[in-house]
Formats: sequence, C-alpha cells, structure tokens
Amino acid sequence: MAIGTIWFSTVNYEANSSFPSRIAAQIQRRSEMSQNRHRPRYHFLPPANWMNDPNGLIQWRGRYHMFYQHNPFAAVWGNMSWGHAVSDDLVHWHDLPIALRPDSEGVDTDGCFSGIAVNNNGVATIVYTGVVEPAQLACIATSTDDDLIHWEKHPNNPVIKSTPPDLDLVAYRDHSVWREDGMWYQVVGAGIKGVGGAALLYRSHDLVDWEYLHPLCVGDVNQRDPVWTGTMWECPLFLDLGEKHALLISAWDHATFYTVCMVGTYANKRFTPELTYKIDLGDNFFYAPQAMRDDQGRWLMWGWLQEGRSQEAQVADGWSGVMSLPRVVTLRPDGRLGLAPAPELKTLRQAPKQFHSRSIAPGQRNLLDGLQGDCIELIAEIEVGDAEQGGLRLRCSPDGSEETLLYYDRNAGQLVLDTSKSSSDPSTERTNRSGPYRPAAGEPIRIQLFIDRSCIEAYVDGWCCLTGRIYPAHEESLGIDLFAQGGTATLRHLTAWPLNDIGRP
Ligand code: DQQ
Repeated sequence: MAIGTIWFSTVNYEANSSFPSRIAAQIQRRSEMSQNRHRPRYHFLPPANWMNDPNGLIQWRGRYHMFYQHNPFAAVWGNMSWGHAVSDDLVHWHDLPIALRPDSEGVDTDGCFSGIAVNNNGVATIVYTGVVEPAQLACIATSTDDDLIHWEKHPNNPVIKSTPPDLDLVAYRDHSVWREDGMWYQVVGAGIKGVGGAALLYRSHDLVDWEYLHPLCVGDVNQRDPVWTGTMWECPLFLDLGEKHALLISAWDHATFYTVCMVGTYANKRFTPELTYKIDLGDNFFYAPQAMRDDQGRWLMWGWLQEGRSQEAQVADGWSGVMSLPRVVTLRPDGRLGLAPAPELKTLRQAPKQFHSRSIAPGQRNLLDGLQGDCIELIAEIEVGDAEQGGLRLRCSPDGSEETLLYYDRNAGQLVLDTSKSSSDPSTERTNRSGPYRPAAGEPIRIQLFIDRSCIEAYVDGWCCLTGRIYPAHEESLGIDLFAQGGTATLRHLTAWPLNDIGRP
C-alpha cells in the first residue's frame, strides 16, 4: 500500500525549517499535485494533504489572508494546524508557512481548531479553539508583522477557562467575534443536551477577559421543519447586514453536516430568526463557512467542500478538501441572502462560446455543438416550459455512461444535482443533492455554474447555491449539454468561458 510512501513525501514541505526552503517545497509540491485529474485548478486548496474549515479570514494591509484547518502531514483529518495563504485579488493565492500548530505542552496539544481573526487596534488577533481533550476552549494569538506570518500565543490561554457552569453541553467550540458599542462580542458554537444547538454570547474589553452573557440564539433539537439544526452548532457566523442580521451555523450531529442560515432580528443582545433555510443545497459539500468584511464593505464568504470519495483515494492522491469560490453575501429584498461569486473571478475567463434559442426535447443530445470542459464557467437562462424537469448535463462521457444532471424539477419545486451516474467508480459518493427552489413566476431559471474538475458550484437566481463533488472515472467525460424530461424546455441563451488555472507563484 502506498500510504507509507505518501506520508513520507507529503511530510517534506513542512520538515524544512527555513522560510524560503519551506515556500520552495510548497511550490514544488503544488506542481507535482497538479497532474491529479480530480484536483481543482482554480479553487483554492493547500499544496498537499488535508484541509477543512476556512479560518481567520481578514484583509490586512490591503491583502486578503486566508487561514484554514490543515493537517500538514497527511491527507486525513488530524494534527489540526492553521494553514495560511495570501492573495491580492481574491483569485490567485500564495502559500505562506503554517500560522498556528499544536504545542507539545500547554492548551492546544490536541489541536488548534477553528477560529477567526480581527484587527484589535492595529494588532491582528486570532481567537481559536485550543484543544486538550476533552477540553475545547477559547485561546488567542497575536501577530505584529505585516504579512501575519509569526503568531504569539497569549500566556493567559485559554482566555475562557471553562464552559458556562449552568449549561449541560454536547460540545463547545468555534468563534465569531465582532465589535459593538466599543466592546468585543463573540459567540461560541455549542449544543445544549436535550435542547438543541446554541450560539453562546460573550463580551470583552480586550479579547482577553471575557464575560459570559447568555445564549444569543438556541435551536430546537425536536424541530424538523423547515430544517433540522442538529444537536450542536459548529462554526457560528454572525453577520450584520444592516436591516437584518444573519446567523449561519454548521448543523452537526455525528454523520450530519450542513450549513443553516437564519436571517432575523438582533435586539437586546438576542437574535430572533425569521427565515431559516440551508445556505447551500449541497449539504456537506459546503460546510463550516466563514466570512470577512473587506475594504469595499463587502461580506465575502468561503466554505469547505468536503470530499465525496473514499479515504483510501484521498490518501493515495495526497490531498483532501477544497475551498469554495469567494461568495459575495448581501441581503435581498425578499429577506434571503444574495449569494454571488466574487466578480474578480471574471479575470479567469478565456474567449466565450455563445448559444441562443434552442428547444430541448427529452432524450435529445448534442444541443451545444459538442461543448466540453472540466475547467469552465457557464451562465445559462432556461425556460422549463411544459417540461417536468429542465437544466444541464455536465461531465458527460461520449457513450452516455457517465453524466451529472443539474435541473429544476417543476413538480417537486426542487433544484436537483443528480449524481447517480457521475462516476462509474463505485467507491465515489453518488447521492443526489436537492432542496426547495422555484424561479419567480414567469421567469426562466438563471444558472451561473462553475465546473472545476471534481467541483461543481451552482448559483441559481443569485440566491440558491448547490455545490457538489463528482469524480468521473473516464477521462473523456467532459461533455456539456442541455437536459429536459416530461416535456420541452427552451434555452434562451448560454455563455461558456473556459477558465484559466490559477497557477502558483
Ligand atoms: N472543524 C474544526 C472544528 C469545527 C469543525 C476542527 C467543523 O473547530 O467544529 O477541525 O468542520
């Protein structure tokens, strides 16, 4: 088994101690990995090994910094450290050395779990979860260099010494921190036994001394409608959107992973949800999101695209986990969150191909003149007409044995990513992803879609996202086509742009 070899080779880029040699090793590792055919080409992921949650997103001295949960030693979860990359344009990322790693003694020997970064009067400060099992407690670290490379853990860590004594908790970790009325506020993710997930609210003058106030919001473990919010809320994310606030939580319960968005009102330091729904119909393929407000005042959000293939395949390939594209988050007049890919991504576009006015009858194929691509962006408007289902076929093999369908199901009122035929490799996950969606009355469905090898990211009507992972077994599964069933749909127009690889410095 190749595991031993992989472990050995992937460990190298971290084993070098000098900064330039570590960066050089990261670049070499990236170029070795780029040949892997499921590895995305314009989504961010580390040079090698494991990545999960986005962490510590911050714009600092004009540059975008992304930290992420990372195992530097293998393509499996473990040794939780904070990987680090920086970008000037939100598109191209430069790797930097690991920012935080577990110490051999102290308050995070079992991992530096997820957290955030804030600007505390000119001092970049991370609030993260230090783990010494079974304790998972808030810790802080500061950096005073312009590139946020060196981090000092605070001597008073953990800065929150224990969980609130009156609460019987399932778990307690992860942080969202903001400034309000001249004070720092934070919520910590938690679950209250027998009650539901919770976001616990704290207040501080200096990010070091924290006073527990009360739950900002508590879920109901017995409530399934409109969406179950799990037994514990990981990675709470509290966003001030002006008229409304949004609390995003990663609903957790052993095998359950998806992100729930609650839009509502924040008053008297309590949050009351008014609208609750899944922020991405891909469930675990968009998990643990985090957001930053940039110099332009935009909320930019990233989430972790989990893998849909076996752990053996991940270890054999030497990488696991992908970061979503940056999503601009806004508040829509209908109360939902608007979600759009950051416009900076347009710089990746090559010459477009355009298609207009095509009718789509069931079973018809090759309606897009042989369009192909696994590194491509599409914008399409489709009228479902009298069809029961209408949409797109993606990553189709010439013999039709492999294909992925993205369509609107009119009768069910659902957006569906049908992955049942995405791969003839039985070890890949092929469970369909779907959820409530209807276009506005009389309107076509407007799809902006990104295919990046194993990643599919769909943005429909500017609010309904569906992210998936697919692993076609055949190299020639590159076809893109139109799809209708139970009647005839119509393509108004479709533009396709092959996208550039983001390359590496
Ligand atoms: N991942 C981190 C935790 C968080 C979980 C550990 C969510 O802090 O709760 O890697 O994916």
